[in-house]
Amino acid sequence: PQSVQRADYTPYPWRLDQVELHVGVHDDHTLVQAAIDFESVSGEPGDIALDAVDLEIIAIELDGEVVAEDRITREGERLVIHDAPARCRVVTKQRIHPEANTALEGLYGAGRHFLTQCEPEGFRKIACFPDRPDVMARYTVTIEANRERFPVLLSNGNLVAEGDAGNGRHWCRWEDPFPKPSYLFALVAGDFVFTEDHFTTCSGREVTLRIYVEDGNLDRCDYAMASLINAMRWDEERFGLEYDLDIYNIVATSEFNMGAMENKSLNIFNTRYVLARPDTATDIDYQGIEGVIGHEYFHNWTGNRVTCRDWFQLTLKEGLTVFRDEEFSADMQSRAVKRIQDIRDLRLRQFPEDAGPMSHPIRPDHYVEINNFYTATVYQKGATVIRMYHTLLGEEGFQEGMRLYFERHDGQAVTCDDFLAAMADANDVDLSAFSRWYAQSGTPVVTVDTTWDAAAGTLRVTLEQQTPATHDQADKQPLVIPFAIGLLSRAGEPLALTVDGEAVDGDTAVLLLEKARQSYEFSGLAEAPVPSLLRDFSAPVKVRYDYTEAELATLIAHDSDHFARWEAAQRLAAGTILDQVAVLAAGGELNPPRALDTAFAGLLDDSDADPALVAEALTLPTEEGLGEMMEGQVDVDGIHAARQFTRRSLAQSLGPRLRERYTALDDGASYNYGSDSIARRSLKNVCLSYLALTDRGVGLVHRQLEHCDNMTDSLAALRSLVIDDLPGAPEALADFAERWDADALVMDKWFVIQAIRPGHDTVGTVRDLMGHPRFSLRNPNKVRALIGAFAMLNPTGFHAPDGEGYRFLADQVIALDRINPQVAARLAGSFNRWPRYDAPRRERMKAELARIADTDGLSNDVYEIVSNALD
Ligand code: BAL
Ligand code: ZN
Repeated sequence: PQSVQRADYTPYPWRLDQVELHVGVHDDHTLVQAAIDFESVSGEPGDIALDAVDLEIIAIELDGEVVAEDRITREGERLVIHDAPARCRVVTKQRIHPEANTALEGLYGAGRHFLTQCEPEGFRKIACFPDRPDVMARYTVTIEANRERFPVLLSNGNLVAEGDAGNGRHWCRWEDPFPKPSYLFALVAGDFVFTEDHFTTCSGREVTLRIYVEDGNLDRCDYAMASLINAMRWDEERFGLEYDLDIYNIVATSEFNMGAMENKSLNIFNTRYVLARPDTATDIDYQGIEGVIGHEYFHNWTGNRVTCRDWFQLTLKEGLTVFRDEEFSADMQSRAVKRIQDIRDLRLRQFPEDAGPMSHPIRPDHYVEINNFYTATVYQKGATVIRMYHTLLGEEGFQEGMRLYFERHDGQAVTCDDFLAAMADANDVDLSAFSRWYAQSGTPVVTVDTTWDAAAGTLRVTLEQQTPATHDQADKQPLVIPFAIGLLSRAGEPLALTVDGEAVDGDTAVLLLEKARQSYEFSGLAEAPVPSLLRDFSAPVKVRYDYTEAELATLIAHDSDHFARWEAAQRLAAGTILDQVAVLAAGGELNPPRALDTAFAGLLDDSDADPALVAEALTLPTEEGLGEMMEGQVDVDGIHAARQFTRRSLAQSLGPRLRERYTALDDGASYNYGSDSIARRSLKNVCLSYLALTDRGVGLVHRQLEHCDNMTDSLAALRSLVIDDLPGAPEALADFAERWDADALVMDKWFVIQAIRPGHDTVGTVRDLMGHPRFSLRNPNKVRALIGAFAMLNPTGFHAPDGEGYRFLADQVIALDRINPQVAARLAGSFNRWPRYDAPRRERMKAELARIADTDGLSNDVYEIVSNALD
């Protein structure tokens, strides 16, 4: 397969004005007629190149005449009409088979319904079209289908006409007044019910909001609707951005490759990010709904009104929109907890990506299959880069930049450089050095060195940055790194800061590290302070600093920066566990984790602290996270043993405190979804996860499982039973399945819990569960729940020494590639970190990668992942 290069971009030589689509849906095929008005940009006649994939082309007409065969070339995915006049109308008629489309890209059948996913390149599977984001047009769409089977017919924009088509069929016509690229096109034909609400925009526009779901799910839409209204209000208040149409539709489907899609005025959502009821959805599910509903809504400006020139610019809309949804959730809920969750997610998913064979800058330079670049790097690291603009320019400066960006580019398809230029020009600053964040991949390491001068009362802080070479780039340059730092006294008091002679407002200084190495002098200090580093995770970097346990204890107990406080607890916990891994490897005796014990006791005693933050701090780093932190080879089984030992030791020594807090938090109040309640539940369930490891705690777990009124508590209890192999786990799993058998989203949780149970034998359970009636390889949610969770969240299971986990995954990648290449490619990425393991595991993983690579008819999606991994 050919790789596409960012440097090869050329503008499309035609302008499009109007597109008229007629889509006739039938049981065993769909007929699509596309009428497109072309105008040559140069004013000269020329060839019209169109994208066309899996289309049975019935006719091509140019200005009303059938185009002769010899004026058309069709090669691979490209169709060219030669010598077209400078202004012309092209009409194509094609037959497609959504009912047989298992890749869930283009128009596809999902259960009883038909719906679309066009980003990034799905439209070319619907009609011959210049399927690229810089070609925009106004769409009028007529859908015709059987009335009884498909009572709901939707597309973008406004419903302008509808009628009876005879023979039990009906039609609807939708018109979208906004020019848009084809990736934002959407169509739905299905049997849905809807819930409706309204929002009045700041200028008085009345917007009708509808959420379409399958019958029986209307009682699970309230939170999604409330989140949508909150998002619309928030975007007006924080960004001054108002909605621009009279209607906003959301359709929920259980068969979707992604989380959701921001099609203009017709979002299509994975049910996972819409449906929630306290007894079926956890607090984390609710948070996910708020975030994704916000994300898709925010795309209306950052993505739809201003879109990407080409797919290399994906972070232009995704990084920015993730930043916006993170800020929305932070403003709605606990900002501190949201930041910690986002940072943990970035480090768990993006740092390994940067260190692996798919490393790429947030603006990649080449790809084989663009679907493989909807990554944590483009999204989450991209959002962190946007956050750095915000840190450097402040909220006002950032919003000035946003205003200029929209003033210049509303209605256009632009580049990351255009965004940077708007930020720079609006603030009259030079951001040319900052632009390297778009071009350079890899995770910089900032090494911090401090020198205390007692006589002068100064602390010299030296920051040195170095970005290790990555798979895609050998040479790295220094980046512009805003490095936030605070100082605490030994007793934990925040200290006033004077940096290089200048007093700083507040207790945090943002040092600007632009060179490979820079020093800063903090003065006016009475004692050697404790540095609080990279506050609020001010840049996507790793920090090296040799903290003493006493310093970490001070930060854990007192740091006013929530991230830094949590980070200190994580550092202490990770250091403790990794030390134990080394002891185990050397055949030594494990020691109780005394410093961690004292620090955690302090956290549990801190009744003033937000329980949600305490919960985060008491949560040990995951086995995957610890593996990434390990120097040298990842010791899968050593990490598991050391972490389990640490959990058990903490559970024993902190037992009375854990029980006391658990009991106080388990107040019997009925479920409500408010920040305080979420926080209480999160700490209660962290306490339970430790207590489950004590003799008396197992009873508590069963009691909670039996008596709770919500999925958060129920799942926490079930998880403890299964993960720690506690008495009653099989029965509890069976009861759960019996109760929730008909509920697809809840059954996903049931699959996940079993897939992540640690142990070399879990692969057998997972193989068995593939035969469960509720499992289907065709449903991406099921694949992610069972196979994805096993491969990504179960190190001892996936990396079982006999290689069964690897063989299983390779089998599934090969089988799934014939059904859904996008999802297969995601699974294949689980082999990416093979060089980090011992020789037998490495060889086994490589053999499985080679087996996948040798499979006939491999998709570009999977080919790109495995060939990079083997390279
Ligand atoms: N644009 C693809 C789905 C999302 O990022 O919203
Ligand atoms: Zn997005």
